[in-house]
Amino acid sequence: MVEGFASTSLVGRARQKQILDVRVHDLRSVATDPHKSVDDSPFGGGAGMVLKPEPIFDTVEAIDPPRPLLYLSPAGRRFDQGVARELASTGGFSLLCGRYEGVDERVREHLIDGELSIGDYVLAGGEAAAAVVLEAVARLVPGVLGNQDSVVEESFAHGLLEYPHFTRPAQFREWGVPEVLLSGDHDRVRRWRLAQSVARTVANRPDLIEARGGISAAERAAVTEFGLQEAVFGALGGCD
Ligand code: JCQ
Repeated sequence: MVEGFASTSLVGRARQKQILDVRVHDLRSVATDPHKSVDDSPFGGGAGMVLKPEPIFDTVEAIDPPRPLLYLSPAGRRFDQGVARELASTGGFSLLCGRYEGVDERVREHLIDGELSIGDYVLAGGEAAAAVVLEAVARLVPGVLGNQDSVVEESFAHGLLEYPHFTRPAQFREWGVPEVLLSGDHDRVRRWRLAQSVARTVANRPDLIEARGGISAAERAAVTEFGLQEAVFGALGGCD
């Protein structure tokens, strides 16, 4: 699953161009028993299986992977754009995918350097999470994106979500495009986009508004100019 992902699309092209060095290792390939077991039942009883320490230690010691070695699990530090930037500017890093109920605790204590979560839900294994981390980091590495796709981080740079985008045709079925975008008034377009970003962030991610320390005077003015005060200040529950 991870090799397939890493051979495709953005990450696959960057590997072919030798901009990225991505290596995938299968824990089962070092398992010695006929069934190539990598898991066993938990000491103390209970449901599910635990990843055994030997195949993980043997794999890591055989390949001496780039550090930090980060374990993907729902119990990790939250992966976000800031963590992606950090990882993109380190010399390299490695990801360990858990599955079943997770890894034997001695792997956590004596082998891994950190633990990352891509969100508050439980996957069957860390592979899809590794794909998420790989792509988010890869696109920040210089040369990975083509000239066409610039590094878009607006949503996170200003602490606001992206504004709505429209392209041709100006009329699609019964739906038009906001007239301001066709007006040619670039400063008014900028203020409309700002007001839309603020309204969208208030509606969908009020935690981001809190984290950036509220809404500025210029943002407030833009919200009012485009009649979004109800959406923005109504929903904020009277905070300034
Ligand atoms: C990663 N957010 C969710 C790894 C244990 C107990 O279930 C486990 C699941 C995994 C797979 O990773 C995730 C995940 N970030 O589910 C260990």
